[in-house]
Amino acid sequence: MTSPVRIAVALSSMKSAEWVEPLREACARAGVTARFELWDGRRIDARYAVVWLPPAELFTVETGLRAVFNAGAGVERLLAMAGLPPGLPVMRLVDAGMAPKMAEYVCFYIARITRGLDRFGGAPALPDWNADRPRGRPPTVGVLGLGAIGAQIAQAANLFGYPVRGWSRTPKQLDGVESFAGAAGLADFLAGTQILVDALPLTEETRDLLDRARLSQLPAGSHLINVGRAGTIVDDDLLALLDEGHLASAVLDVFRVEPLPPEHRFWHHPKVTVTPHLSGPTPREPAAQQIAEAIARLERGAAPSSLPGFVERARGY
Ligand code: NDP
Ligand code: OXD
Repeated sequence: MTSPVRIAVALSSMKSAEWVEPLREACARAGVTARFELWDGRRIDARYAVVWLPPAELFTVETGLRAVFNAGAGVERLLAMAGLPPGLPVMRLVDAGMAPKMAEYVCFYIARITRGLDRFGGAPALPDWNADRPRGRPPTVGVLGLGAIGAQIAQAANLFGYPVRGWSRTPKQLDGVESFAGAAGLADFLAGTQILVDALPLTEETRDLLDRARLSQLPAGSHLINVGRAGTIVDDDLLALLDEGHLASAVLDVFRVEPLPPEHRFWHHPKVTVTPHLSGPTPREPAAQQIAEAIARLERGAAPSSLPGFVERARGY
């Protein structure tokens, strides 16, 4: 009998223990006999690790790792860990059920913005039965990042009748989505966007991308929804443009410091909606299934770079 593959689980803030059974079952379905252990700092000779913001010692203690699985899509903090061995393959989740939830979140806020749904807050106010209905051309939604998540957001918004454009590093062909690409395409993309949705990863190239100059390229009265990473937007520039009235509102799900400190202006700004990084929770079963299938393929000798979710570390996503 072959001995089980040892897999360390270190999922800070995600209730590690609740992942063990779905991971074990998914591995069994994928034909891998695995032993998952909640990593407590002692060496377990792990071959793989499933992590979310793991302790830094994981990588100095578990020196036999063949790959590390990030239980989320964004890898910027994992890649920034000093102890992460340079040659260790990093895998991330691709959609795994996050994308439809994020599309739902974004479309909810788009509807709130475009249909003025905040006017109908419930008792004690009586609704104005003759309140304006939008009957003109809907505003254009522009999605930054057309990856696993941005593409689904873009297509969902299009399904609800919005003209949609998207911006990515490389050009895309997506039904109902006008594609803009690269640094050269950004100004045109922004100039025609009225509701900007940020679904970008945080990388060297996207850090501070949306500063005062770029946000000012949006038409006056535009709205922003950020579900990607806060570091792609310069907070003070965003606040200034909201205060000056160039931007009409911002819905923010991600922040440079999380939890968002109580004194931060975002909490109290009348044009800002803050949600606590919940637009795309990682659903355990589909995530476990994706990780297990990748482990099964690695165990059969596949190269990590041939698998979906392989992170190109030099690129940052
Ligand atoms: P992907 O890697 O699938 O997609 C990233 C997209 O961004 C790609 O379209 C890519 O372009 C584009 N991109 C990257 N760099 C640039 C650049 N310099 N210029 C233009 N476009 C660029 O990621 P996902 O869609 O899976 O996830 C996106 C992000 O969403 C995550 O990194 C994470 O930060 C965030 N997220 C937030 C969650 C939440 O709860 N708020 C939950 C899950 C994810 P190209 O296609 O050409 O490579
Ligand atoms: C992710 C996230 O990157 O939850 O998966 O932000």
